[in-house]
Amino acid sequence: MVEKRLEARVEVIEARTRVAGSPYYAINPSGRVPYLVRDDGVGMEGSELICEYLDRIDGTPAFAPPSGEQGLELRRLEASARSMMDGLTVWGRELRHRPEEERSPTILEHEHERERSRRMADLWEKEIDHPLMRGPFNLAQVTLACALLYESQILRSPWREGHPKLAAWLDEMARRPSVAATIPPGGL
Ligand SMILES: N[C@@H](CCC(=O)N[C@@H](CS)C(=O)NCC(=O)O)C(=O)O
Repeated sequence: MVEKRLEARVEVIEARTRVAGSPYYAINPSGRVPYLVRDDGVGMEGSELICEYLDRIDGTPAFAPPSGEQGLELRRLEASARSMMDGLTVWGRELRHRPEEERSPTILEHEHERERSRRMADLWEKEIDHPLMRGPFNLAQVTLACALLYESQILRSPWREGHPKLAAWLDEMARRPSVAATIPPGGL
């Protein structure tokens, strides 16, 4: 939204998820966010689709993946960043929403996710030099920045240790006005 300067056209409403009887379920039965209700009343779910819709709304898409090999490369990187983010939100859910005694005693989910996130940080420490991660702003970069910020701010994970290139990349990314404007309170 900020990248495309659509703040005045899109109303942001906080939804209550994972709560029995939330009024949000009448809007989006899946109960997941993000969800965008278009001007014609039709709703759409999922960050990838919503980003593409908002990107096209002014007729000059800035984030459309290039065609051919480069497009596949970009989607490969984005899928990897999204996979990291999906694991982190499972970890965050375990930590933030479940009372201690309800946490899975055998498969300590957050240990599993912590290990996954370590492997993913190792992978990204190498992959971050990919030209598409250093070139013009794209959705692979957005998704990775969201994942790393979530890991720092919500999970308070020490992922920066041993990943200096990734840490420097995120610091650079956080200087971009749209990223800076949407960092939740609490800093980097
Ligand atoms: N891949 C989806 C992920 C959506 C997703 O998992 N959203 C979570 C955010 S934590 C959610 O709404 N969870 C609520 C629930 O599980 O009921 C996307 O990028 O939009």
